[in-house]
Amino acid sequence: MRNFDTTGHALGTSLFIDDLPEPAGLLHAAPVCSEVAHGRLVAIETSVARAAEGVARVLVAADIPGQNQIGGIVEDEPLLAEGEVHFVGQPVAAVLATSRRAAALAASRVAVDIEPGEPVLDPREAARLGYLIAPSRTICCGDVDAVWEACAVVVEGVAETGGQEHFYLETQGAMAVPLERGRLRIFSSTQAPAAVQRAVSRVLDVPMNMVEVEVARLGGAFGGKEDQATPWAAIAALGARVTGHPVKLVLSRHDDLRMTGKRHPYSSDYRLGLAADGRILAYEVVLHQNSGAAADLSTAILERSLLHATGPYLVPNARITGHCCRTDLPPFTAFRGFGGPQAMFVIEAALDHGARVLGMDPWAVRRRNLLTDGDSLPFGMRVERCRAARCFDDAVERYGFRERREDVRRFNAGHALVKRGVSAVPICFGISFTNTQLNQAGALVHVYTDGSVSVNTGAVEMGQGVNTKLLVVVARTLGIPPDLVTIENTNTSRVANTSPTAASSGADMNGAAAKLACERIRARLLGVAARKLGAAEEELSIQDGAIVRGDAASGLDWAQVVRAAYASRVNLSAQAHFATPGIGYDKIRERGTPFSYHVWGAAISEVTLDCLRGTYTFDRVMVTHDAGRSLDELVDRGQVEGALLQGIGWLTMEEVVFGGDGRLLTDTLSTYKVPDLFSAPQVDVAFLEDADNPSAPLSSKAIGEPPFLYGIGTYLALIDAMRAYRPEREIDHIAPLTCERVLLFLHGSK
Ligand code: LUZ
Ligand code: MOS
Repeated sequence: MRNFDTTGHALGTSLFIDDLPEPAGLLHAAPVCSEVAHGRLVAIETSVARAAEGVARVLVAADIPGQNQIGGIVEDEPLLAEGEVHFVGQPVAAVLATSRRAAALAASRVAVDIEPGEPVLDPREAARLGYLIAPSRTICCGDVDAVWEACAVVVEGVAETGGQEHFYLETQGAMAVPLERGRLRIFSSTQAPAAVQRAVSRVLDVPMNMVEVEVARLGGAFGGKEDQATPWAAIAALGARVTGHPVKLVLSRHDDLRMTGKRHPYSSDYRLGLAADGRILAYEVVLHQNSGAAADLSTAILERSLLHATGPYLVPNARITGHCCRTDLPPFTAFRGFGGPQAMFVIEAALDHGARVLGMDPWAVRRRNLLTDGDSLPFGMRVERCRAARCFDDAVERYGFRERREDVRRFNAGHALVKRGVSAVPICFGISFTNTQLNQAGALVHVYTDGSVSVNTGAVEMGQGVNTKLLVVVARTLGIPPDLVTIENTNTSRVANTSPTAASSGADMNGAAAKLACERIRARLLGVAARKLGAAEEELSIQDGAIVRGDAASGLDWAQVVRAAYASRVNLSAQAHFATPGIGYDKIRERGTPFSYHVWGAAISEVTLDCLRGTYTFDRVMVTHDAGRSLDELVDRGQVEGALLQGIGWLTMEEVVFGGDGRLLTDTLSTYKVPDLFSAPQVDVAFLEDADNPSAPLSSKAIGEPPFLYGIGTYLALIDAMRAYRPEREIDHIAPLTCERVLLFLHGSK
């Protein structure tokens, strides 16, 4: 996959936080954390650590000049623990020393005295005890209670999905450098530079204009650096503030695994009513989100779950309830899909269950219930440009789903101990931050007198290719070759008040802002060219770096018109702001149009199961995906493949396990298995044709999160294979389907 950074990554010249040149006097910070999941903080004994070699200072809550508070949505998260601790790994103190090793050694000598209490780890128990992060929410449509009677079948059950470790290759980290007049420059591996700036300003009690945050790129994030990059930057900033030295804090992999939050585990109750022909008549679901010890983004994540609870299906009668359950675990956080996958897993589990009881093929039940134009989602949003059926039918035809199903049946009839499974599953994902105010972006574009162009936006490059897409948008809008354009590091002093690069919206919104800025510059340049050529502006355009009049060359090129503009004192820079139009949501009524549009797709998945060992291979996943008019097909394909594999990991081999004491047991790669090249299926991706999209730049579509949902298809293919071995046994939809769980199903006696 080629993107803006490919060459630098291959040569090793791309800089991540830990590669930045170290300024003179740099101190290294190492965190000290709670080893207890729930308790009262009695004392922090720092004298031994302070006396250790190389140690400059030990930071505790009392050193914070401003507020000891980094909660973005709910103010319930101290930077350094005070009074109580609520998870194993919660930061309690930080050691500053002249080397990383000295800091880490001294950190292990800080004695934290905690009077332990009884931790609550289970979300349902937390809900029973009333430990909720925020009031629970319910979205209703139709009248569920009135239709159960009329259903041919009603099925009920529990569906669960586990946590998931982000496993970004670059661990969390930041470096804070004191500048003149008490200003601070912070280099942070964050998706949300403005959130880091805001939190640091609050913790240090300095105005935001004293804090500059710069981001070159991240070595992966996946949502794990939307909120949870902030504490490390704030600790580094605090250290820089109290010592006057630059301070760097980069988490070791082990600390990162233990101290940071993961995807939210969900435990849900569903009830689904189907008509005899497979139509969904009613769906009721209660989602128990395990939120962890602090709100973090949990309420927003639950909101996205509620808004995706019916997936790409028309559900005329629904009652969708969600609880954010507070437990004594590291605060669970954003992770690709942001609660959408957790909720969509439940309706797929319910449909699988319902189809089985009804005796219908599950793929036929899915096809029957797909949304179409004009349908309403349970919260009243009308679906437009719906491509659910187009994607589904394209995938079924293109990849010969019916024949594959027959092949699998024949194979299974002839094999006792090896079974194959196949599934066809549609997906949809709403694009826009559900928190409407976040749907804005800014750009600042400069054209220099030699014709080269530099672009600043709020977008953060994290390997997803947003800079490549910005390059395409800018080059096409200005009508110049891409090699004249460069994308600058993201910096809060150049583009302010930016939203996190998240919600799959980075290229959409920052691209739209960059496009607006480029259009302004282009209009000014065409004005200059028109005067120079004695032509009307409307006749002129810029193509491939030349001014074109009608269809003919004008003799004037890009660099000449730029120089002429400068000579006549025309502004060669433009700032622009973009706000997504037409969206809004009323949380009281639970009605509105939270999304600008939806992304659609469908996947056919095939799996082979070894029924003696419980091991499985994902053979092939075949996707038809609605990418709009892709800005870069290689980047989009990379996102589909990566998201799919991450989705497969989530539902099969990645199992986050906490002990009864709230300690993470899967805290190394020997106990936590992420998919590797050998777990990857063959992946075919076809992008839907004639798929325009007026809501994103140059008719493109958001790509980051939606394909994560294809993992549900592979899960269902595995279920299909398991059922072929033991058809009479009912399946509980509890993910991840590790080999152990598969074996217990195949051979267990329950
Ligand atoms: N972050 C956020 C997100 O703050 N709000 C969202 O709606 C969202 N959706 C997906 C991923 N990150
Ligand atoms: Mo995200 S889950 O930070 O888009």
